[in-house]
Amino acid sequence: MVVIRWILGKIILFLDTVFSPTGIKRPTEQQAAIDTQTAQLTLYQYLACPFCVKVRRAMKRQSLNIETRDAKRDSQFREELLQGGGKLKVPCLRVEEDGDIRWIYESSNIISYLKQSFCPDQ
Ligand SMILES: N[C@@H](CCC(=O)N[C@@H](CS)C(=O)NCC(=O)O)C(=O)O
Repeated sequence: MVVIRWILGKIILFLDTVFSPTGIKRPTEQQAAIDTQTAQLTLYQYLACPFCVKVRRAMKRQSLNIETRDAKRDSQFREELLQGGGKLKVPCLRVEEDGDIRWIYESSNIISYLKQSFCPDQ
């Protein structure tokens, strides 16, 4: 089972690399403003998790520069997710807004949040 999961993970990463989406192009100032906003976001994820790949691809399509933290390989990030979000499940987006911190689970909810916040016209 571990071997099958490892092979599937490699296939997912390979396909993700080969069919990497193209990011939208924004005027420099607009992108800089969005970069400032996305600096408040952090994606807790696993590298080869298909749901995380789905979110990372949406980020790439929308040219959103969001820090990613690997909660499988880094025990500190795992602990942050567990303590902050309440459960060890990825992907999870940490959102800091006016001093408040929200933890958004579920890939579809994360993608909807990103779309609504940064690309409402698409
Ligand atoms: N419905 C969820 C599924 C997320 C999910 O199942 N994530 C797995 C990794 S692929 C997970 O976090 N499992 C718990 C664990 O590995 O500890 C979504 O779309 O985000």
